[in-house]
Amino acid sequence: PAAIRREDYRPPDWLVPEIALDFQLDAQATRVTARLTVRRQGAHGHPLRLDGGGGLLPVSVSIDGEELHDAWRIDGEQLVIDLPGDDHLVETIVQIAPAANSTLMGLYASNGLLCTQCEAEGFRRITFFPDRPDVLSRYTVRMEGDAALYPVLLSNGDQLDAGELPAGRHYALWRDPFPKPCYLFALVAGDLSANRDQFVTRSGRTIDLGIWVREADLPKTRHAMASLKASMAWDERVYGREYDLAVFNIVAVSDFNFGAMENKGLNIFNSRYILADPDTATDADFDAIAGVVAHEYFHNWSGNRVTCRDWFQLSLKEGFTVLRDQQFSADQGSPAVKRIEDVRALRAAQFPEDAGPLAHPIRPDSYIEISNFYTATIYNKGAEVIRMMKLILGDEGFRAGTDLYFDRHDGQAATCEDFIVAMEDASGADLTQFRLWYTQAGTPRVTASLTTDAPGGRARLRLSQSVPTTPGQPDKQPMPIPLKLSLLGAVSGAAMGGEHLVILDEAEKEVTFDGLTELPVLSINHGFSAPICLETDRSPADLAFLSAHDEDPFARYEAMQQLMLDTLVGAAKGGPVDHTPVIDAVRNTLTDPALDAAFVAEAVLLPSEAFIGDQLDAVDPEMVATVREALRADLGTELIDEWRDAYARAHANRYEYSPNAKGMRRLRSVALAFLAAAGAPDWAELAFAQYRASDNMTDRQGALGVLANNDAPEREAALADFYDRYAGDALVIDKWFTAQALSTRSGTVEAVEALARHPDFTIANPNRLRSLVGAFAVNQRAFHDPSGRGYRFVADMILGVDKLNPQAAARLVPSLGRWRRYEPGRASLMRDELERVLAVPGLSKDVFEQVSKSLG
Ligand code: DPP
Ligand code: ZN
Repeated sequence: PAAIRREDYRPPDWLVPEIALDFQLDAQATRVTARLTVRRQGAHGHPLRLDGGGGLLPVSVSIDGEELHDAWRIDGEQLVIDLPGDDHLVETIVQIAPAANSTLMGLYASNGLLCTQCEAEGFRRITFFPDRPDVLSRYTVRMEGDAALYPVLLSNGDQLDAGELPAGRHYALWRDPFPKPCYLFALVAGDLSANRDQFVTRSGRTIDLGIWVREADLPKTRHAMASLKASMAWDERVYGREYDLAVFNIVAVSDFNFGAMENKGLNIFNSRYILADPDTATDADFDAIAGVVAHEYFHNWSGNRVTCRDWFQLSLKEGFTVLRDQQFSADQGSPAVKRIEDVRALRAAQFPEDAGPLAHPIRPDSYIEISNFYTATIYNKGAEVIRMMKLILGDEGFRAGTDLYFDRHDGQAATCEDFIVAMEDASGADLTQFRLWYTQAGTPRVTASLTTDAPGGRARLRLSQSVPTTPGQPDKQPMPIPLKLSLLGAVSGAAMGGEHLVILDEAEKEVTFDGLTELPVLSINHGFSAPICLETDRSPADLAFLSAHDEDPFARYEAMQQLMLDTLVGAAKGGPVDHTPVIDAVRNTLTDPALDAAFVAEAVLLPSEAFIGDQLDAVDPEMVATVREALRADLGTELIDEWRDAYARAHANRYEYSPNAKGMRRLRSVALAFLAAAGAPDWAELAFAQYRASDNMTDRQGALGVLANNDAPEREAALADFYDRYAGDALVIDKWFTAQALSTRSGTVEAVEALARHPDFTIANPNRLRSLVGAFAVNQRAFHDPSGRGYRFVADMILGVDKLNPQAAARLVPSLGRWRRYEPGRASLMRDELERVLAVPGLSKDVFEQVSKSLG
């Protein structure tokens, strides 16, 4: 398959200002009639090329009302029509089979529903169309189907008409007044009930809101509805963005490749990001629902009103919208804890991507299959890049920039460059060098070293940066790296001279600070002001001091993480082991009455095995696990009274979804895990008691996770009870699979192989696949079992899933693709599995691209 390159972009030859679609809905055979008003753009003699996909063939093709029999041809998957004039009406009829569509792209069936997913290139599986985001059309959609099977018929925009038809059929007609690219088209047909509500916009318009689910799930939609209304108000207040249609609908479906989709006026969601109640969803699930509901809603402006010119610009909408949802969630709860969670996610998903064979800039230069570019780099690093712009421009400059961007590009398909220019024009800033963040892949490495002339005098901060080589990018330029920092007095802990913003924009830079009244300790990258890897020469004592005194909560968390990481990496490299500084720092944090529980729970967690491995040259996962377990056991044992105190303090709270109650629950399960690590004689009893007595899924899942990681009779009892209690609730049974797939106990590979044969397991449902195989592939111990059995299992899954759902299959590749990071034995076993996959004929483009790049 050929690569598509950003520099080859050409504007479309033909535009389609209007499209009328007619669906004769049927799960086995849906007939789609599309009437396209096409207009030649510019002076050229090129034919009209309409994309098709999934083997789409026309039943008939008509031009200006006349059926054509020979004036069209099929070229690859495109329908090519020579047109004499500049304006024509092109009508095609196709027949498609939603029930047979296992790719979950285009029109497909899910639990008796018919629904669509068109981003990025699914619309071409529904009808022939110029499937590219810079062709914007007004849509009129008529749906007709069996009134009993499909009582609800939804599409984008407003419903203009609906009615009964003979033979038990009915129809609905929808019209979306806003021109949109076809990836934002959506249709849903099925037996659904709505949680209905209203929102009054700041200009006084009343919007009808509906969250559509199966009737039995209605009670689980309250949190999503509250989140939607909060998002609508927030976007008015913070970005000045008001909703534009009279209706906003959300539909939850259980078979969905992504988290959710921002189709204009008709968002379609993976049910895991809508359905929640305290008995079945954790605090993390509730938080994720609020974040994703907000994300998709915010796309109405950042994505829909202003869309992307081409898919290389994907981060224009995704990076910006992730930043917006992160800001929203921070405002809803604790900003410090939210920032810690976001950075942890970045380090878990994006840093490894940036350091591996699939590294790409947030604006890529080429792709084979665009579905492979819905990555942590485009989304999360994209958000970090815009967050840095906000820091450099200041809040007012940034808001002026977003206002200008929305005004200037409303109704257009824009580029990342347009966004940057709007920021420059509104603020007067020069972002020339900053554009490197869009073109260079790789996580910059920054070193910082502070030296002091004499107490009470001057300090020099020496900074340097280097951007690692990434595939296709051997030479890198220095980037502008904004570092918020302060110098804390080594005695008082006060920030001398307040907080500074230093922009490191050369390979090396030295900054001096005068008038210091005490010896300084460096506190740097406050709030994770830049997405970098930082190396400092700060001593364990300095880090422990910062972890107790830094005024910036994120820096305080970071100091503890750095102290832990230095200790663990040193041990993994065979150096001397001294756990005392970490134990003392954790004790201080646990017993500091000024800290809230949520922060404490985050701060005392050890860096993940994966993140420790990322600091090593050739990872031996057993070695990493061993040194990490040793520290966990020491922390558990040395601080056993503190953990018992924390556990007891967090014990007595009735369920409530509030930042404080969430923090207590989190700390409780973290403390429980340390009690288990200490081998406290009653750990399993405590865990099982917590499991049984909980009135909420957070506590229950927390206890189940601790039990699943260890061997105790209570383990089997809890897993069996959990399964029986929630049988039939797919989202909760996913948790049952995941708890076992993530287990750190030995025998997990065999257990996971057996679970793959469980009657409830299916590779056809992306949530279920992820719950077992996706979770297993990040389990550093079981996946990397030295036998290579874990690798073989995942490779077999990739091949099996690829026949049904290439996108879901391709997502499993990166775990094997990181083979170069591991010690030689494992590296060659992993590489062998990738080679075995690549040798199979008929691979999808999705899997082919990920595997061949991983081997390249
Ligand atoms: N555009 C979707 C989202 O990220 C993904 N398909 O919201
Ligand atoms: Zn998005």
